[in-house]
Amino acid sequence: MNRRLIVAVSMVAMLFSVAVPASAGNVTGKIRLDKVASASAGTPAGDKEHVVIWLEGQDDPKPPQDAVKISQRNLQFSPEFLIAVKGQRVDMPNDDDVAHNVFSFTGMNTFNLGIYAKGEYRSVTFDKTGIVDLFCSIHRPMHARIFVVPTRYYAGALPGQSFSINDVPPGKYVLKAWHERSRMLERTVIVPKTGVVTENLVLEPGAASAEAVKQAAR
Ligand SMILES: [Cu+2]
Repeated sequence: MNRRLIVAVSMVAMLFSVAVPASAGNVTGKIRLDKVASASAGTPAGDKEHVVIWLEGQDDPKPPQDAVKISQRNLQFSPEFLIAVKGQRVDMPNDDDVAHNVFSFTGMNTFNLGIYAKGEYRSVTFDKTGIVDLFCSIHRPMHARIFVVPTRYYAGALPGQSFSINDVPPGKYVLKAWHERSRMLERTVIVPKTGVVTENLVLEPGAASAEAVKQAAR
């Protein structure tokens, strides 16, 4: 290939990489709890109020290449609640002055990273959706939760807040919303080629987290 041809080919390749996706819409809305009791006092990890919203479509989009991070700092996990996409790498650096041993015996996403010191990190990639409760075998109060969603089209929010899932390819999806003490919410959503579709979500008392895990896993 001569030089001019190489330049032409790479320019065409650049055009294509910029042009994708051709169209995409946003899904947004407000989250409200209806008659759902407050989290009991002293619940560890402060992880009892998070709402996770995601869109299940025909195709499983590739997980993000960038890793998400949950570190160990001041004898706590930080953050204490994290959303990761199935197949996305979760880095777990030790940013503390002491060693930790992170593990989980939750559901199908079990692992044990062993003891590692300050400045070291280990990673986990979850290939099952649902809830992963994280603990440290050395420091029993340490607890964090990772919610593994099946798609990159997700959002996290607290009750009373708004959520927004952006740049979603147009089409028909099932919107699902999970909250620790609410019934799983499921609703069909049509994502437009451009613009915003508004879906306000009212969560009602219901499912225990075990049921939610079962529902979220597929
Ligand atoms: Cu520890």
